[in-house]
Amino acid sequence: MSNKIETLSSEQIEQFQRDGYVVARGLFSGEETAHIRDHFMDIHAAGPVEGYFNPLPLEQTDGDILKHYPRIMHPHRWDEDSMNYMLDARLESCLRDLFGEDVLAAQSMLYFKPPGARGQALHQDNFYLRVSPGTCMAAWLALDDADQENGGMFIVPGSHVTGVQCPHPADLTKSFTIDEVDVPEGMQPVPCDLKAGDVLFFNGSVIHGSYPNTSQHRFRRAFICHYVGESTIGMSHWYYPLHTFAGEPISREDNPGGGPCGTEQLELLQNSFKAQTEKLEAQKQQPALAR
Ligand SMILES: O=C(O)CCC(=O)C(=O)O
Repeated sequence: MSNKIETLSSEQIEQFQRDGYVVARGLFSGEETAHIRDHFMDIHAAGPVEGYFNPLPLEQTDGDILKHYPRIMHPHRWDEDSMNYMLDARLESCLRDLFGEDVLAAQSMLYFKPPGARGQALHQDNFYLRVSPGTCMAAWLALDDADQENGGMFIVPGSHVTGVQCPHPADLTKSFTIDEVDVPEGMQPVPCDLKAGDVLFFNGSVIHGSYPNTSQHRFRRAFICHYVGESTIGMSHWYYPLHTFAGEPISREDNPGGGPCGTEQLELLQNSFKAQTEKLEAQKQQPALAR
């Protein structure tokens, strides 16, 4: 990885403050993204990692390609290369510009999103991370070109100022996650097309998500990390330990419970997930002509 220090322009920082997101074009080279892609395809080929990655053999997926290519959770906890990608100096430099302070890494994930995969319904990351004061920030590194055909990202500009909303159940035929938030009146989701190597930085309270990958042959892989400012006092303990960019593990206070929406909200989402899953399973059992 290159150690060249990148910084964002004042226009980019202003755009981030106004819209809740900004793209750093070509932050990683084509060679680097190809290398990172190959690395995660090798991890997929090597099979399950208990608690973090459980790909099923194709014959057990029941038509859901995401069961064969689920997202990888927290690879930095057991894979040194992922830790290095998450703590890349170029990401640190841009994140420091956007946070205006030193930064701690909280989470890494890898999305394969192969052709036919569902998307992730509109949501706000700080609903899960529960960072206070303030919010978290994502760095979304495109490992393939990502656009509307293969399930690229959508962002609702300016929605970070509306605060965290309580979600309602998502449509599980389009989303692999169970919750969705409404777009605030007068706002619109806009597509955010990226080239491999671009990094989309977004505020943890901005509404964002993605739709299914409708392409025939194009994966939409992304390495996604979440970060918090050094001054964070509390957040959900599921993300501990945090890491400094020198690689030191560090924790803050726990912000427990169901967050601002309460635990009833989580129960509602889980019940809807169960009901929708049972309905989809029942539909699959019916003969094709009866559908
Ligand atoms: O990559 C996607 O499709 C969605 C990712 C996302 O929303 C997130 O990381 O919070």
